[in-house]
Amino acid sequence: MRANDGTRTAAEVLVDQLVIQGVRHVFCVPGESYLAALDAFHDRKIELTVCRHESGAAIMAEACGKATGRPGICFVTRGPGATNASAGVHIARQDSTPFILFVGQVARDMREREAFQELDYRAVFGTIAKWATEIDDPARIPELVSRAFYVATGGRPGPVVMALPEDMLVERVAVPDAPACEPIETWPGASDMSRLQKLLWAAKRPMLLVGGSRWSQTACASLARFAERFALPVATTFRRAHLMAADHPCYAGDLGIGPSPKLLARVKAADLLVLIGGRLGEMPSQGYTLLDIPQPRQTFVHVFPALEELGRVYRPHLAVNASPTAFAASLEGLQPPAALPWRSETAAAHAEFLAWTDKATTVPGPVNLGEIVVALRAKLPADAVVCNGAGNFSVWVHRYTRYRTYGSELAPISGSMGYGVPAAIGMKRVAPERTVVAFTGDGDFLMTGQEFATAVQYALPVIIIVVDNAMYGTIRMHQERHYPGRVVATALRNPDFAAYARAFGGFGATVEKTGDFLPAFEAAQKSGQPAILHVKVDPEALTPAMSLSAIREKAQAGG
Ligand SMILES: Cc1ncc(C[n+]2csc(CCOP(=O)(O)OP(=O)(O)O)c2C)c(N)n1
Repeated sequence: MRANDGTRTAAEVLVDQLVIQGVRHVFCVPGESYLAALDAFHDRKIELTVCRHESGAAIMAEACGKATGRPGICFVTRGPGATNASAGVHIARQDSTPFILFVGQVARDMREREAFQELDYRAVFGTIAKWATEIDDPARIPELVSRAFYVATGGRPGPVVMALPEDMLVERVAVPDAPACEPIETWPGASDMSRLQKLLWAAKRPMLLVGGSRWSQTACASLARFAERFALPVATTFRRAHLMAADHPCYAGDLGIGPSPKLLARVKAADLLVLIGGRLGEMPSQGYTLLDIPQPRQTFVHVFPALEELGRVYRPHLAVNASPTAFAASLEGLQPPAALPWRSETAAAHAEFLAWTDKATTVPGPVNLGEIVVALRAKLPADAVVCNGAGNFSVWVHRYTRYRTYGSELAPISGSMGYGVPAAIGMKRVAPERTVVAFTGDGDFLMTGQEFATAVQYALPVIIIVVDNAMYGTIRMHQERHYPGRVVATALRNPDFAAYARAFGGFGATVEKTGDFLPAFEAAQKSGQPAILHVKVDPEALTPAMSLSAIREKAQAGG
């Protein structure tokens, strides 16, 4: 119960601060170290989602941060709760997602004794989080929480970790609240835009590369208009395909794992590359082989919302420290040249993208995952959210899904397995009106599959497609390439995933032929329950391009 003497507990001040910042959802696993904060949620209009593992809770919050641009909020207990949640902190770091993790802490008078589950959060999270701190003084909660929101959302967004000593949370204080913060926009200068205009006017084969965070529906619409006015080809970086609608006539495809060779050739042949929002890290740069380091051969423009990334790997001809949202708005002011000599190349790039993603390649076995993704894309509404974790199965998902709206793709740029299930559940919780689907591998699924219980508990009808090839297929692929025929620690003996779904109180079905997929999907939708579709694929179908045996034989032949 709240007092009416003008004082509040530190925990109440904290939760009030979250309300003021516009937080509507919090994901947690409870712990005795932050009971007072849990209690403070009791009387406030914030929906709590209680999860089964802190990695699930943290990923749900991270996915919400990724989808909304506002910090995803997660509460976990000290020690093991915090280390379990570290998966989400690392994802938020690599994926540039605003995310705040609140962690219980031992009482202030016990610190430094290695009390029960005590950790030094500044040290543990110091190199993963953008900021890791501990709140000692309840009177400073409004200031420090306000700062956490600025840090998480500003510049290159990322994770903040805040430890909350147990005794501090129950201390009473009389402090004014801090107002809500808005992410700080960094705008390109007028000279940046006029230099960009000149570079575009001088170019013969320009291309836009788009990635990173700090986008919005409005910013994506501005980008699409700009691409159209200038007839510029646009490629997206690894797992950021949702930034440009696949059916836009300028869309050239995504630079992920196993990208279209024609797209790679186009990037290499461009004379002007404008990278907006992304870092062109190891995955989209194809192991840092796509551009020369440090000086790309192409005229290289890098637009990024933080100074520390500009010039870090690639030396830009023009570096623009601007948030994608502000930069996209500024693009409206640029004028295209009268002739757009590259127009036909842009049309060709889009045609190549369509051809690359039109029909699934042939693979061994009665189930073709590519055909399943192609069938599903025709069925899903444009704003459906397609989530996935990490594994070879995701290569088919990214190649054949045609993401059409901002926020329709939730996938770990960090390559973290176990992402798809909690991401889908978190998203369905905050946007129940949207269709939410998750593709997972069999290995991938069981890293966080217990969160299916959370979907059942909150009646969230997500549809999870478990692609079962009875192995950690990606690692087997690398094994066969580097140590052909020597299989170590990559085989999996799996449960019946459909029965697993039913045991949790959801819908489950097994798919053993491509043609059985859509009826099973429709039955899952009709059930109105959280669902798992257990899709059994042939282990030989290891990649869209090559079978397991072909990969092994090639390696054995020395190639
Ligand atoms: C948390 C985490 N652990 C380990 C890895 C390394 N890893 C990448 S893919 C992969 C195997 C994925 O197996 P599965 O989910 O069955 O999908 P498949 O590759 O067979 O399609 C592993 C172990 C990772 N990326 N993330």
